[in-house]
Amino acid sequence: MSKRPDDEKPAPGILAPSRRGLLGGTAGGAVLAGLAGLGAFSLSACDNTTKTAPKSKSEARSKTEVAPGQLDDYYGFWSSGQTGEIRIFGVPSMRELMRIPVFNYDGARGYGISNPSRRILSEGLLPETKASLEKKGGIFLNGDLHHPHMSFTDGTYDGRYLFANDKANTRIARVRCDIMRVDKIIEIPNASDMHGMRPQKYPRTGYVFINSEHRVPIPNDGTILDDASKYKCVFTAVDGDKMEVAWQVLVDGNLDNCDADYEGKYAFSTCYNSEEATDLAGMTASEQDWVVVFDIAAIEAAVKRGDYVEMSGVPVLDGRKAANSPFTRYIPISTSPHGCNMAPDKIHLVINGKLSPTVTVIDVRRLPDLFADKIKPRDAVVAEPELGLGPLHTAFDGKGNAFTTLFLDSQVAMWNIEKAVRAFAGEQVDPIIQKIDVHYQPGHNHTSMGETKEADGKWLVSLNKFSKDRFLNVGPLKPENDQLIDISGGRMELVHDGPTYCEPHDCIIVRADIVNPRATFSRDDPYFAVEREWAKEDGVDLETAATVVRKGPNKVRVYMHSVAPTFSLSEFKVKEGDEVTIIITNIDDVDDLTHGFTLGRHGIALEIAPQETTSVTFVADRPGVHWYYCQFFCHALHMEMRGRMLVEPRTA
Ligand code: K7E
Ligand code: CUA
Repeated sequence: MSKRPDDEKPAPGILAPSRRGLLGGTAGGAVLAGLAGLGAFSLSACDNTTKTAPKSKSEARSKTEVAPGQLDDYYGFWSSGQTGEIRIFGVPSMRELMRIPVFNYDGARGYGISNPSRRILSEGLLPETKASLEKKGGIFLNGDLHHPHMSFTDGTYDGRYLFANDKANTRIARVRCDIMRVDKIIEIPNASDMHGMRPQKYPRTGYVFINSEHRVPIPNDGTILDDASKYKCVFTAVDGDKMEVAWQVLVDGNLDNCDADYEGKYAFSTCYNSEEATDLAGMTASEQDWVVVFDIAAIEAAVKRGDYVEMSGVPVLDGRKAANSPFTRYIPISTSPHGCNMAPDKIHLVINGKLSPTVTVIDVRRLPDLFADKIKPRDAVVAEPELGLGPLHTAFDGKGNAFTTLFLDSQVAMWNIEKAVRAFAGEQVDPIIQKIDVHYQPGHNHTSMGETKEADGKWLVSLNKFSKDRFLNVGPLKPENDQLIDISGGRMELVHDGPTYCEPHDCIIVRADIVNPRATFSRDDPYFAVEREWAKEDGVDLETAATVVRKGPNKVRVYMHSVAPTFSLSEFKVKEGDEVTIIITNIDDVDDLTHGFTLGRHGIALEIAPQETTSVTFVADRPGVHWYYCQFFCHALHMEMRGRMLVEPRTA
């Protein structure tokens, strides 16, 4: 067998130059090709790259090892892109602890099957979406979950909620952290493809800011395709307490990522396609795009005055450049910026260049003067260090340093904000502290508590889009590689490779003491308020129930409870054609004692957590005996936890 140069396996952690070159020819090359003619690139001359030298096994392990029976210091909340769920990791062990179905269908949990989850998936959709889905006989939309973020109080995480966007179907979801389940999903009107999303940091969340990325005609009624002037883009503030759209602002260009300040005054969005084109050549024709700054108080005042246009029941304000609006300012940035990250120093906002090798640093203390037109937009810029190729996202250590992913270089650059500001002012100082190789093509990165005022500078995760040769080959689709980097020593040290299923874009790392989920449900939880109403109406006690209540000639409700290892009904009868609703309560009160309800040949599976009531509705259209059983291993007699549904044929 002949050996190609690429077959030389480098030592773990070290990449042979030929292989890195190969990468430049694939992912990197495509992006670079799109840049031809822009002249925006000068190669970074920085040479203080640290190759990720192989650590001795025990040294690397001791940093990340969480011994058997020990708990992690941090919760990691990971997005999952087109899988549509949120994943809970332990950091630093990088063990996956749990998944939260959000914009996906999850047979393990009965998410998308149970009535409570179906209510959540359908209630917040726009009427036209609901009608279209009903015609197709379903409620399910796929999702593309990019950005999970926790609610804030006073500039730090408060453990109440997680919010997440669905780029694919223009939705935003809220997860209750006490039960780690989604409780609300809404679809955003007047918009398409929600992308960047961040909660208000101060005084509290409050608003969840979310960008619609793609421009669409408004109204989008099928009469407009080519008239670019009719395509619009909105910035949306969702009231995170009510899960309703509070207001929207029309903007120029396409919005990408966003963030909020630490004073509750401003929100920021990176904005590309200042050309307002609908194709790639047009979108990158100009060398300049913007970060858009939103003045929250000015917007709220206008909404209060009634100074807006109502579209799809939502107040919409005009923040476009030509409107000379008091709501927005557009700060020029080199073309197609991507990540938008507010530093924990509460002063500096970092805009990541993507197609430019620079990041642009804005001093938010200059923004009042910008809105008062006392300074020019570019006067808000206080630094613009050149870091390397393809800067996408930046994280912070709370000690004045920043960590920027370099997609094309497959590196993370660590740099000092203060030094970058001094260099911009003309001083001869190099802001770059260190660069390390990551494997490969990093998108987001995140530090422990890094997007809060409590950034603690312990851990950095680099979420790399490609894993190539880092894991056993599993076929054409490879896992991504989320790498853990120890930053506690004031330098970066790569300590762990973590394969992940497609496609986490982003994560947050939250101190464990902030997150305190319940071990069992409270019996009055709003998650099953509807089921409680049904029981009341039918005079049934959910916790002792074992009865079939006929609600009409073609409608029955079946009530039972479960206690390991039995269902209170080991059999029940319904009639062919009945719409059957099964309502089950798990009365076990023991930590971890979840039961399930799987009804064979009906596509039905439910998770029933301790002290939870849940339900499912279906049409019994197949006469015969159908077994149901518990699918969570709950007891030594778990296999015996089952019963039979008899569907009697209709004779008349
Ligand atoms: Cu992938 Cu945050 Cu959607 Cu950047 S985004 S990588
Ligand atoms: Cu209940 Cu297994």
